[in-house]
Amino acid sequence: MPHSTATLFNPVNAGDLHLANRIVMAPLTRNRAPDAVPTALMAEYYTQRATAGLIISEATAISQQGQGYADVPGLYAEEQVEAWKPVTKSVHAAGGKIVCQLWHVGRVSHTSLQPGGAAPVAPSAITAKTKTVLIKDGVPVFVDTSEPRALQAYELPDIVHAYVAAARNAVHTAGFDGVEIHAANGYLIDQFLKSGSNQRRDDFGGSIENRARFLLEVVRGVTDAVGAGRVGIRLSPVTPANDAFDPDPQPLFDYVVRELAAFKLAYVHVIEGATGGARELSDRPFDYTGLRRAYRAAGGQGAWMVNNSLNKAQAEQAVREGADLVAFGRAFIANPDLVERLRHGRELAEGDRSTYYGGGAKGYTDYPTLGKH
Ligand code: 8OZ
Repeated sequence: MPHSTATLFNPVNAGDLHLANRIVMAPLTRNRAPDAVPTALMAEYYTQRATAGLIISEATAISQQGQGYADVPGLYAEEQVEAWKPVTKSVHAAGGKIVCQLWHVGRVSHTSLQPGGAAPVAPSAITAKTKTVLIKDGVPVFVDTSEPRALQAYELPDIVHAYVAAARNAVHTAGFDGVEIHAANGYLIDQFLKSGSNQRRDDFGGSIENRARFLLEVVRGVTDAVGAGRVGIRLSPVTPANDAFDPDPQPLFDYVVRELAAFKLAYVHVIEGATGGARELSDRPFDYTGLRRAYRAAGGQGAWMVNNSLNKAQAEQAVREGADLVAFGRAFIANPDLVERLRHGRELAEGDRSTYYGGGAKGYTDYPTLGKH
């Protein structure tokens, strides 16, 4: 096992991204972008957290069809792209780096959010046993996802193009340092990867190679458009989030990372275990060290980012054992100065769950920093 003397607080490069430390703010959906347009409050929120080595934005829809929740931001309409500019500018002025997480939810959506009230799209017409969040009178309401329709193969290039256009908007116009392709948590790309949601009989279903084809076409398009050194990808091999399931994830994800190795990505971001939950799942074993080895053995040189409910000691151990970056999600909600708190071993505040999704400044920008000591 590689043994590194690096600490969480050392600078590190991830492709073309030069990061001040190894602590990453994980993407967090907060549902505070009415009509999918980012706000000044979001700029304040991200800027408060700019001491993270890297901020990954909340998941951001690449198209209206890719939208699955109320009040999540987009990056496809001019008004949205313009509204991201003050966010990235303010984070940069505070010395931070921020990439945009590019998101198509696939079947995890509701007809009320889709263009023309249409059915959400998916690899196969299999409804996800999960909920989405709509907001009624300012209050989040959890509702069942709608039955999706299976995409025709001829529709896929347009979706790849929507990822590419959003990546260009992010990097060339909105001022992001890069993008993260959201291929995790049971959304569209993960739906193609896993056989629980992909029963296709064409070139995009069946074998591992076929199920990974859509992901690799997105990666090819996005890296060609903005440069691989500004592109990361998020994977969640075994998460049950949003009804994701594959009976044999190890060879699937070993194949995916071996194929990703050739792209010279900035980073590979892996959710270990159940998203926001248990790191070990007895019914879904997975060898994450083996996954990283498969990537490195295939020549992959991107930064290896690990995530999921790590405390400081576990994060330090992960870095000693070869992780280059550690992403913290929920801890960043109530601890805008998480980097300083970890550095000085200070106590971490608990976030208020009732304000995770939707609302305004309360439970969003009103968490204090500890100040000097
Ligand atoms: C929580 C609520 C809604 C969406 C993910 C984008 O899990 C999400 C998400 C998380 O990746």
